[in-house]
Amino acid sequence: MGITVGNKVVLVGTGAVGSSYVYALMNQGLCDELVLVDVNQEKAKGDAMDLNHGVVYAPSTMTIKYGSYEDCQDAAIVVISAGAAQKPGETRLDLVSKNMKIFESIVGDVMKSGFNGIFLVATNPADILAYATWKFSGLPKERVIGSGTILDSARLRFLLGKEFNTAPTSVHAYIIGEHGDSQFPVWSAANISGVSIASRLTDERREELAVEVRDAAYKIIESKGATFYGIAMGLARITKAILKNEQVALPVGVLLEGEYGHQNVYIGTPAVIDRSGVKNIVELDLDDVEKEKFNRSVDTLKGIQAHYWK
Ligand code: 6V0
Repeated sequence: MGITVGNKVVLVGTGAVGSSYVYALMNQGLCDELVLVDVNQEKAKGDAMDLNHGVVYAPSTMTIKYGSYEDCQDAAIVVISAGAAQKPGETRLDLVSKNMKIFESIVGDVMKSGFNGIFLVATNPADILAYATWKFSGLPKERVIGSGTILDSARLRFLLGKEFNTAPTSVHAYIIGEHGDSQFPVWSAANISGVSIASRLTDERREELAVEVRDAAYKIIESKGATFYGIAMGLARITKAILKNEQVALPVGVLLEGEYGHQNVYIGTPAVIDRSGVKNIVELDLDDVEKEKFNRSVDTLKGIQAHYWK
């Protein structure tokens, strides 16, 4: 059976990230049909009503409703931003275990509907949960995409745009690796209109920028409790690339099968995205220092994975 056609999107988890994402979808007129699913059905219901009152001012009309997992049957994309938040005293691994259980149940219910589209996973730890979604769903790896370093790369491009008084769209730079503390910028490939960025920044400045990107989430959480607009735009960008068959390279979470000398791990790297999901992975030419950092990031992720899959 071929992949589901059409442009129906189902969002699972209409919290801060999920509701910001669907608001972005609506504003960009990216789909004709949108369904919101949440364990808190009242929240999904309220969001659907509220969003419907904006449709008249959106670029194109669309149907928005709250629903259930059965709605995934003919969905082109199921986006998951559902999950538990870290409680005081809880370790990161406790949180992983909790979200892993939630994902086993969500992905199982989505697949029971007959879903045959593409998963897009945003819940943290995003790389681990993308891997879990791939495992639980049994779908080909091309059809399970993690948000990877889409947000981290956007943060870097924003900062470099400011640094060089240039629009971030003209800054070509990637953060790759774990969506977490072991991520890093690929300075060897970073450029503005083909002009290398690395040679125009001191080592100290490059390190400052890398740290600013890495720690951005902590700063935002300190200020307002959560981060959601940036990731929402990133998820909308990936959604657009899929639904419009764009063949555009975006930094997302993908399963490595030999790329960068690694396999059996979901991690952030540029990949070409089209209507089939991940068309191909773009393997960057890393220098020796970057290779070392990438290996460390893989080790970090595999260390967590090892708790769940032998
Ligand atoms: P939130 O506002 O608490 O929303 C979570 C939503 O999930 C709530 O509406 C819950 O009711 C719902 N939910 C919980 N359990 C279930 C379940 N079993 N089935 C269905 N729905 C459920 O969290 P927020 O929206 O702020 O964050 C969501 C996730 O995104 C978290 O894991 C964040 O860490 C993660 N982020 C990921 C980013 C990325 O770059 N990938 C960036 C920011 C946040």
